[in-house]
Amino acid sequence: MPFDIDMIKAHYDALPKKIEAVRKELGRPLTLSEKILYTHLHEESPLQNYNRGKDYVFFAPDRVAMQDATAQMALLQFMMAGRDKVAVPSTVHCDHLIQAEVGADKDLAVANDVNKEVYDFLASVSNKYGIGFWKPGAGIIHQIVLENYAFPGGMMIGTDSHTPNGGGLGMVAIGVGGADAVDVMAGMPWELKMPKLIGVKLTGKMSGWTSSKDVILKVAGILTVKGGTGAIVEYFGEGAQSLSCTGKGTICNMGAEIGATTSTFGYDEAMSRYLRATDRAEVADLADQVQEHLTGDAECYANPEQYFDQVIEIDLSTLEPHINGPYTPDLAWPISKFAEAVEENNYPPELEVGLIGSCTNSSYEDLDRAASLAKQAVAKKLKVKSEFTVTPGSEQIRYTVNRDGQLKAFEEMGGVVLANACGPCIGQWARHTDDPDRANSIITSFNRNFSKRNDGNPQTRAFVASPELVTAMAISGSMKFNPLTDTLINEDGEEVKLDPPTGVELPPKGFAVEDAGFIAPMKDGSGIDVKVKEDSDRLQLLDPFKPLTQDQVTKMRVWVKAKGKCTTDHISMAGPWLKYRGHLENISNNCYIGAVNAFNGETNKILNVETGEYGAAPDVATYYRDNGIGSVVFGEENLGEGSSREHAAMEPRFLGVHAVIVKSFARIHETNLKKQGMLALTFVNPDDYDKVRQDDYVSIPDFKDFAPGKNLTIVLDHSDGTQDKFEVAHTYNQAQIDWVNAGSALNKIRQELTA
Ligand code: MIC
Ligand code: SF4
Repeated sequence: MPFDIDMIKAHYDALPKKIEAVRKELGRPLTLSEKILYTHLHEESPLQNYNRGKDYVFFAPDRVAMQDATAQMALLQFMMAGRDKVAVPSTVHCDHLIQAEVGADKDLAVANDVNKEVYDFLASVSNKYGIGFWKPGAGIIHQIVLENYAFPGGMMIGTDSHTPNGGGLGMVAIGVGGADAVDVMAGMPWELKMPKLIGVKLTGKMSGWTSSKDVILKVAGILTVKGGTGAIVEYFGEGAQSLSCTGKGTICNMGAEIGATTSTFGYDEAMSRYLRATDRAEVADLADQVQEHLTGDAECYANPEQYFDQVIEIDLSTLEPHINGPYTPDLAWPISKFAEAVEENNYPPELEVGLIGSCTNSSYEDLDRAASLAKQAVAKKLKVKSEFTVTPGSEQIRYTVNRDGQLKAFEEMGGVVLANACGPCIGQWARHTDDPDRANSIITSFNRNFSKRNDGNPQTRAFVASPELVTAMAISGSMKFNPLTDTLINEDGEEVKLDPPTGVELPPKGFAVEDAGFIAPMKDGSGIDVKVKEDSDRLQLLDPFKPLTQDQVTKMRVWVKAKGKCTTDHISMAGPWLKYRGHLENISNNCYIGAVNAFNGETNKILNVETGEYGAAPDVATYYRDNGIGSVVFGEENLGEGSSREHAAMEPRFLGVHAVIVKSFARIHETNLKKQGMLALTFVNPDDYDKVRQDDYVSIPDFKDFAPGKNLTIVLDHSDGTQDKFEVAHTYNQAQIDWVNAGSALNKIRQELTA
């Protein structure tokens, strides 16, 4: 029986009437995104035509998913909200904390041991509050959600930026910070600015080396890491229908890299096949009955310019395989230009490691196609030149590809199969190397490639590509290899060429698994006592934050002025720090250590203006805080790009940062800052960034008049006695200003639930 079938049935039963009402109110044909958004309005937001990109709207998502690295903080907050049970179906997935070193079995055993305290905590909180628990080894959150929970036309939020993966099954699935998850689990309305709509029309049909991944690599090149901000990307057209469901999932998953709120596809045959293959024929049958409501109206797709804010067209028949990177996912190179790019940019020409799998690309189809190349390598007597690893997305996938021989093919070509977890994708990778500082190249089928992300080495150039391409490149060992045109020399000295990959969408013998790894919560968990040890260095109960005062935002110090790219990985690094995700005080020791200091070009070297000495970023902030001095972060474009981790907001809050002032924000990070009761502000004139000096005092004299739509003033008192004054904008509405006034959104919920 599919999970939560009653909820899904009730949604589909009510759908035709709801859509009719929406169509009447808006008076025009509807895109899929609008159908999903408007049929999930919370009762506090009446049905009316909301302005895209302007109006804040309350939604009632159907479900919540959390992964272990973010669930700790989300659940620590939820425990303070004062509810006995979650208000909507919710799940926790243990995937981020498993370190990849030697291979699945050993690595999992180690993880179960070193993370025991955290897993026990997550399991008991889940049990207590009625949350489904997926134990370590079960798989990566987004793959598990696609296999078990996603349903066409549904809306969900997840505490991970790649939650949009669920768009592969026609959902609006949005990545959020833990505090947003708390809203929904506590039964409160969940707020989002009505997204803009980007339509991507896919024509033609892919063949040969091209795969779904190349669609999103191409889109990332067109839109860049900021281009999707505040928008839902809706894919349509005959090309969209020709893609497998999991291929659609890959495209939606990596839409996080262009900053999109989410991405989605209309319900079609491929989704129906996938639902049936994953034991959810009942959901498919129900969806079939309301299929016209689970995709956009034909008029919208026939004249997309009228219904979308921006339209892009991609012809799959001519789309080339791409390799994107390094250091940013939007630096897109078609394979025919890549060798030249390696040459011109001096990328290390040897490919040291190829890594496939992750939540982005670990479907049966992905692994089957990649395995077809592994088999060729063996058959054609090619000795694989690079190291090669495989991370299956779930135990169900692993079990099935083990049964069907794909894993054997990878092992025969010299690959190592890692646990069903994030592993190297999130820096949980004890990489074997003779020199951890050497400049080197790796290619992954993951989605992110920020500096230091996979192995902590800033000299590693990480590129992203489809699993097929990664496999072919690993066989060659060269960054200059183009498998479409080039040949290789085999062990017998013969020249051989790889044939294009082949594979099937779904396992011909069906999926299989012995223990999927799911633990259902008790019916009544009220008797469970959740314990957090006083002296634990992994978990710490939270103390509510205190509201900001006018006094506190007067004469603050410039703590960090970040230069250039500043992602959540720069603000709160993952990898070795993941272990402190449930301990705010300990994890705050990584705060902003990766950001480049605009005053000296170095990382984690900040002048403490009060003492005149340089120190590590967290130490300087702590000094200011403990001496009653508030501090400010300044930054450039798209600050907080990447992850949903709210630690990137909670840590500065904990360290006494009152305002973050930048040229622009990434969506989730901006919301996370607001939720924690801080000031997230943007320069009205971006050049004002240049006015900020290291030893300035920063004040916000009109904070007491903080109001929606009204700019605030920043006063910089320079040490030479001169002053600069400029305006900063903000996007707080009244409810969000109330969070600031309460100290945090959570404080506000608590006030409301206990009122
Ligand atoms: C990521 O891909 O960066 C992560 C790790 O999955 C994060 C979540 C986290 O930091 O815990 C994300 O994308 O939200
Ligand atoms: Fe895990 Fe990587 Fe996917 Fe994030 S992107 S959920 S770290 S596999």
